[in-house]
Amino acid sequence: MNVPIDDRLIDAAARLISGAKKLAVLSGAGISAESGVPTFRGSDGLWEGHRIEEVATPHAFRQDPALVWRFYNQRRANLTTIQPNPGHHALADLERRQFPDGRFTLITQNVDGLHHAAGSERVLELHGNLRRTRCSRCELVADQGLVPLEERPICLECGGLLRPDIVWFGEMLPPTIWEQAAIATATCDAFLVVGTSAVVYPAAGLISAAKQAGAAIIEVNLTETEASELADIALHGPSGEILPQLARRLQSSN
Ligand code: BV8
Ligand code: ZN
Repeated sequence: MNVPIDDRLIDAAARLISGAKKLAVLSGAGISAESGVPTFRGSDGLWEGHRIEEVATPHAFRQDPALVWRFYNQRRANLTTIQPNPGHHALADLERRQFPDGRFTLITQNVDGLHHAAGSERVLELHGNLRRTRCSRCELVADQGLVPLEERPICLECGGLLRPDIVWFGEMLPPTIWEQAAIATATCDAFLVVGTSAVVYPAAGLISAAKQAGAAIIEVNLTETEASELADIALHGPSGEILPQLARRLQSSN
């Protein structure tokens, strides 16, 4: 049982957020952990004995596309039985009730689509989405839902080999999405960091960018992270418990 989070810290975080005109959120794998999605470094970063950093790369896909598709098909299949948790819903509430009219931006490193499923609208998926494929020849992007794909799925347009529409290690992030994330970070007054170990760049760099832009930094995580020294307030505990408490405190202070 987690130690209940100190109420005064929740109050202080709620005050910082309620005083903000614009809120930006950076989420990582930790926000989906309570939905049953394994985190990256929690499962000591391994999948079937492979380091994730070795499977989620263009080199691995060139070498053995079937292995990489097994990795992604397994994660796609997992998602068919997974729902957003109260942490995802609390962020969707925050956007709807506290920060309507585009004053809220949710920047996620996650590829599980759970923020959309919870009703969040302004979501920037920095690293892509497990539902989508992209043709490695004609670049056609398609939403495949979560149906199982063959180990070498072929583009219906050009016959090229389809790849997951995911940003792999060593690949650039989608420029327009990155641009929007950088703008939201530079113009927010409060920046909420949820469930990320803050070791993957350039996403993790957004936290110091928000700090430099003068935003108040609030971190929600089970533990200390690389970003904790930048946080004005660190709330330690499960995001599925803390975020709903925070959202309730903000609603009651309205
Ligand atoms: C690029 C898609 C260049 C894949 C992902 C050496 C030093 C620094 C950087 C580098 C380096 N060597 C290489 C790099 C760059 C590299 C990088 O940062 N590597 C890291 C590992 C060191 N970055 C890249 O390669 C990026 N591209 O740099 O391109 C370039 C530039 C120009 C032109 C061409 C090329 C691309 C990075 C994107 C990689 N793709 N995802 C897939 O998903 O299959 S990243 C992957 O890690 C996921 O997206 C994941 O979201 C992300 C980050 O991990 P986290 O989300 O933080 O998850 P993690 O498990 O680490 O942490 C979970 C946290 O939650 C923990 O803190 C835990 O305490 C907490 N938690 C757990 N449960 C809960 C909780 N908190 C609250 N409540 C809970 N219940
Ligand atoms: Zn094609």
